[in-house]
Amino acid sequence: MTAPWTDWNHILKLDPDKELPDGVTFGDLCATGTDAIEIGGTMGMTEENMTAVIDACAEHDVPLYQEPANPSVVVRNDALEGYFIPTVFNAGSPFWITEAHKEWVRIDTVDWERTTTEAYIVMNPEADVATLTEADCDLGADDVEAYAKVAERMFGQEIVYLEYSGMLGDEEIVEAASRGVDESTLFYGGGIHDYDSAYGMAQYADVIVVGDLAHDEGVDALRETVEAANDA
Ligand code: 1GP
Repeated sequence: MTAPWTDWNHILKLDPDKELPDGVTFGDLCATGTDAIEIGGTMGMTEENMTAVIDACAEHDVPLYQEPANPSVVVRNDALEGYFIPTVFNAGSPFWITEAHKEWVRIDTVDWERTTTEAYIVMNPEADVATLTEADCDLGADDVEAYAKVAERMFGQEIVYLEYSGMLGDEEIVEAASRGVDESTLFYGGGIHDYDSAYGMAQYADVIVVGDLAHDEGVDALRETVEAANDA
């Protein structure tokens, strides 16, 4: 069976620790044409706030995935299609490469059928995820291409996630990441704020991930990014 994300162009990432703009509902966001919703964030995750977002989105017809930042916030919920588990390939701390995962599998019964790992390459040194994981963000295009290749060829990662969270990335770097993957699906996330920025990244990434825009601007801006992802 082909993995669903091989058909996607656009993901909306909702951060349970952030509000929606006034007057915007989860239903409005789900109706923008995004291919999937990923629920997760780096800071302030709790089972309660994750569950509130899952419940609010569950009645709408968009596949829902949880991306737990750490093992203690994995939510069991039948409304979820699956779990995306990050492993940060350029983390300075091994905790975020395999140690958090080791703790998780021994304290919890993992739903393997619905679990997929994402090979993160973290690029914005100012982002919470970079600070937390002590990521080495000082990477050139050749480094990124090589990490993407390692993720796919040596570690069998189905998803490589180039993460610029909070800032728009460099198209040359996204292109380099796309050269590094052959079979894996390349996700790009960070700083997408309008049609053009979405189109620029979607030229090279298989799937673009849009986060803050939904929390800061709302539905119309998000819909533009969906259109760009589908046009690219
Ligand atoms: C964050 O990649 C996502 O994990 C999206 O980034 O919030 O900057 O859109 P933004």
